[in-house]
Amino acid sequence: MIFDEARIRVKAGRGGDGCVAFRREKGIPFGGPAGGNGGKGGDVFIESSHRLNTLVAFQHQSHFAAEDGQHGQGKSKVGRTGESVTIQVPVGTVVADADSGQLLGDLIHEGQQVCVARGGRGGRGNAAFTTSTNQAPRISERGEPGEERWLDLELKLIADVGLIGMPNAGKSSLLAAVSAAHPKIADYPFTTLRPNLGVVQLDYTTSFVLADLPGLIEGASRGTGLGHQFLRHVERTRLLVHLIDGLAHDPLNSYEAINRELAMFSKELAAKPQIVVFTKIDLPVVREMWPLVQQMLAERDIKAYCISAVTGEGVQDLMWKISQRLSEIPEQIPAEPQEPAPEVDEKAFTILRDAEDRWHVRGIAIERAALMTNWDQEESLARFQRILEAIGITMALHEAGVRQGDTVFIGSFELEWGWQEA
Ligand SMILES: Nc1nc2c(ncn2[C@@H]2O[C@H](COP(=O)(O)OP(=O)(O)OP(=O)(O)O)[C@@H](O)[C@H]2O)c(=O)[nH]1
Ligand SMILES: [Mg+2]
Repeated sequence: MIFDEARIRVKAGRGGDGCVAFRREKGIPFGGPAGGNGGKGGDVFIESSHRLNTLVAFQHQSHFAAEDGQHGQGKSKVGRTGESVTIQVPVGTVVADADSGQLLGDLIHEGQQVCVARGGRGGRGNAAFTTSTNQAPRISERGEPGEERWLDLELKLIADVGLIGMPNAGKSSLLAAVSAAHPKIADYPFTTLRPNLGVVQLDYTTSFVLADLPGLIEGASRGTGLGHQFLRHVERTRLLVHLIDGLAHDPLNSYEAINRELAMFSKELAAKPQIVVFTKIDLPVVREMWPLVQQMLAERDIKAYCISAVTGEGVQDLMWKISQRLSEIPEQIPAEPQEPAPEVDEKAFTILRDAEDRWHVRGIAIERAALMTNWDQEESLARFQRILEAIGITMALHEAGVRQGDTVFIGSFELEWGWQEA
């Protein structure tokens, strides 16, 4: 099971309905309109927190809904705003719309928030419809539905440095030697199944986060082995430490194979700065090999280091070298959330006639107006009719040949044409 990905459903609250009411006071037989507006529906937010480190909780709960706004009341009382819901995710979570793929948030700092579903507006009460010509409107709006959508959450590690290399190269051993992390270490490939993080504290003011990753092999970029699904984590590190197994049969070849996989996975990955390290230098056969390996790398203009995670040889020097290189590389900047696709003209609409001679009108503004209309109020029907006219739908339907008594769908609302003249 993969715990660093989750798909969830979020639903914001519906706006409360507006209210039709009139003031009733002693001695005043017909008071003015006093129907309050509905309250706004609650929003859904996603917030990053250091207290979490996986998305596993979403295996159990994947649906989240904010509270609806309350309906408006008499005496011009506005309905209460619905409670918002804040969903906590680990720092490092990337949030995207599941259908469009639009990036909504890249939460790389503690307490970062992104609104993922906006609550609906409250409907207006009749007090809001008072005009000089209509002092006693019997009209109110229904609340607007809240936004709802599917989201893809993806947890990407936030480490400054990523340890990469073939299986068995000694990545976990190095992490264990320099941090308080306890990764599993064993003499067989693919011991590490999931990335491990450790903090390397060099002195009071110098520290960085090191990630130990599952081993990469030839074909990793095409999905062979385990490394592939973790390569995208590496995309977020600022520096790669490339470990070459001291016991490798052909160290240069394995070094180049890993680089080829990185390049095939992504250009950015291949362009990341690397520090090259030869491991297990405590073993005599490895020490024998080292001058040759060092020379071959030097011929390619690569300065390599050698270490032993067992004896600690070269390890502190390497950590300081890493820290120095990090100070030269700018801090990671979170990806900018993408703007939604350029807003289409809300008043635009389409008219379709189906095989049964029924008419289908689609459009953002008109469908929203339909959802907010109280069909049992005559004045609301009249207002809806005016909206149809103002947007140009009435004219367009007539031109298309609509006849009295035809069925017209506005979104999912079914109307009988001519109802407004009845
Ligand atoms: N002698 C010696 N053995 C080492 C050293 N570093 C690691 N090893 C051994 O090499 C084997 C593999 O070490 P790991 O740290 O698990 O290697 P890894 O790169 O994390 O391997 P995967 O998780 O499978 O990719 C283990 O048996 C370690 O004990 C070292 O510096 N010297
Ligand atoms: Mg390991």
